Amino acid sequence: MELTPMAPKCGVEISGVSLANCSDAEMDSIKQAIYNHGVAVFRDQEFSPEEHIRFGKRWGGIDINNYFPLQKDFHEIAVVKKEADQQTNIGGDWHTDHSYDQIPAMGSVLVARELPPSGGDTMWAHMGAAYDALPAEVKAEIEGLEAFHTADHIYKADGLYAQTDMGKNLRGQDLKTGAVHPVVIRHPHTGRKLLYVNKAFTIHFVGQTREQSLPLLQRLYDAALTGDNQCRLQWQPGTIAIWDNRTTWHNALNDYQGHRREMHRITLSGEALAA
Ligand SMILES: O=C(O)CCC(=O)C(=O)O
Ligand SMILES: [Fe+2]
Repeated sequence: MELTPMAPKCGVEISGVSLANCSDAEMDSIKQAIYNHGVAVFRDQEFSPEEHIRFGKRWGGIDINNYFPLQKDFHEIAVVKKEADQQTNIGGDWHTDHSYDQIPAMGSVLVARELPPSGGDTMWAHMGAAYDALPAEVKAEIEGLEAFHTADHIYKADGLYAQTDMGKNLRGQDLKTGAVHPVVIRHPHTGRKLLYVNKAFTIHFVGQTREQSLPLLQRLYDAALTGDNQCRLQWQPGTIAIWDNRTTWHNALNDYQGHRREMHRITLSGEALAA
């Protein structure tokens, strides 16, 4: 197995391994690489739906997504797709998945099934590098703070997606979500400090109103995307990306209007988060 960084502080491309048939030792190295670099990219993979599911179970468990359409014969697989005549995509702004859950999913295994002729790249940003780069006074200000996260404003019957042409594809409009997490978490496996707020799902700091929280939240969001903590993936047939939701944010670029894109996603179970 060979590891090549995608960018100085985020992402790694791993070659010389078949994900469907990797050994236990390779699986352990892949996990460590993803926990550290935030996302790993694998090229030219043969990965049937059965192999996708087997890999997710082998990693440590699958969370069934509550909102995205599910693959007809394989309910463990969520379909992240945009039709040629749709305008809105899924995940088309910076976010981290599942921060609104009490025990947020560890990450995802995303497989490219149908790609537009060009565009449709995905970007990640490393939240360990983002935390490290914060000014000392901001680090002091957020030390010990907690924040409330929910997805209801996005997925509910009159939420953000319902107001777009993606609304009809989604499930789970009646669900109620909400969770409190530390603003700075320690990665459950590496121990690294990570900035854990995101503008899609974080609503306010505990003990403060939304209005009181917004100025500092906005400063953190801006700081999280400056510097050299991002990487960008240009998908090809056979490309698989596995990312860590704690270590990274991601953003699915919506620059392929008029073309179809379909990705298959397995969501990997996570663990409780702590400061
Ligand atoms: O389509 C992509 O590249 C990623 C979409 C997304 O945000 C997700 O699957 O969580
Ligand atoms: Fe996402």
